[in-house]
Amino acid sequence: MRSASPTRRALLAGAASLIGAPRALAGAPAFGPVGPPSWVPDSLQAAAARAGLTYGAEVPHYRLALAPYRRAVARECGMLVCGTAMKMVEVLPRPGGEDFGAGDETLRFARANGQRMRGHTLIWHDALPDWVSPLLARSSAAQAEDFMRRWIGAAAGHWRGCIEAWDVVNEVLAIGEPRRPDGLRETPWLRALGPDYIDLAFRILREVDPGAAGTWNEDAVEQDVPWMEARRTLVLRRIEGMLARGVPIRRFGLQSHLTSTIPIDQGRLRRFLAELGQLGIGIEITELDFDDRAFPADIAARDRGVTDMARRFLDVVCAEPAVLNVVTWDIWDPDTWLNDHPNRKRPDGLPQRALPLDAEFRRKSLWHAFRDAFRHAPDHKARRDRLRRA
Ligand code: 9MR
Repeated sequence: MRSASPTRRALLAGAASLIGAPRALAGAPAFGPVGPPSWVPDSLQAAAARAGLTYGAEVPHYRLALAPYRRAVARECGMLVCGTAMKMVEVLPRPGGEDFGAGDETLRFARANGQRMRGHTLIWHDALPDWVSPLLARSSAAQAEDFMRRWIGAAAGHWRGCIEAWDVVNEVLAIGEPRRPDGLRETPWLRALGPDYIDLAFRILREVDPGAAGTWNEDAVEQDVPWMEARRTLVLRRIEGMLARGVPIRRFGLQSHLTSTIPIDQGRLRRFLAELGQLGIGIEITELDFDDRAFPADIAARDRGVTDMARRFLDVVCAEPAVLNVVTWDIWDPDTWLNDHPNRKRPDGLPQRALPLDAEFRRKSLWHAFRDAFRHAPDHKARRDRLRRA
């Protein structure tokens, strides 16, 4: 464990009123030893690993209480990410009241199973505790920066050394007609700090946990529709700018909540991934699922539509050497957020078939599409291993 520098000590001391008292950082051993890999030889993770990829899933903390769920996640995944347990709304519910419990438990589970973890998410406009937006609204830029430092210091500091990649910023681009020329979403962070809040967040993570890859996680950049193409251009231009300014961004995350209402153009997707790769950063698929609302109710027909989309997407993704991780947003159908979202749920009310395992934890045709895509992926292991460590 490193001792805190004077600046860091001062920051932590200043944090006492809002983000809890300074204390010794827990350090990795507090989260238990890293156990042997829990995944089985015919798992998605085993198939992914031979090409240097990692397969993982989002897990809601409360699901770890369900034995068949625990077994499925242990058997299939080499990486986990918390659905909400590491978000500010859960970690800082009240000023001065930190709660790392659910994140700690998920991390302990992952470590015991030899699985790695992503951190999700540090700076987002959503999942802010009630008291934070008003606080940012009345803060000067210096105060807002101080708050950002304390928050990233608290969360990324607490789990320092245990997280492969942190989603430093999440969904920073506006959806719909952007009101700003830079395409940024108007958020409490942007209003308090201006557009430089993004660079700042990456620099802070680098100070707090230099071992975690700083990732920009973004949605709606995968499919073939002009407004997503415009977002791809915004992403590339912004990352070029960040790199030119020396911002320590190491990865870009495509959330990949794919929808059956929009086609996938493999050529455009391939070009986007290649252009990201040429910038020297890693790529992650961070929240993959398949919204089947445009497909018929009949389960066999629906699954054919979903697996076809998956194949088209994964063939391109797995061929790009800069892609490191493929993470689905949960692993079994009953949990998908798509059933609860007003714009995503099926008009016929049927539950979506969005994920690799069905309600009985059986492997669906979608699972097989993942496994086949991983099996046929070109072996970029050496390059991927290098990029993962970069
Ligand atoms: O699936 C998550 C849901 O349980 C939470 O209530 C919600 C707000 O914290 O976030 C959902 O996950 C989102 C993710 O954090 C960012 N991209 C979109 C995901 C689905 O809404």
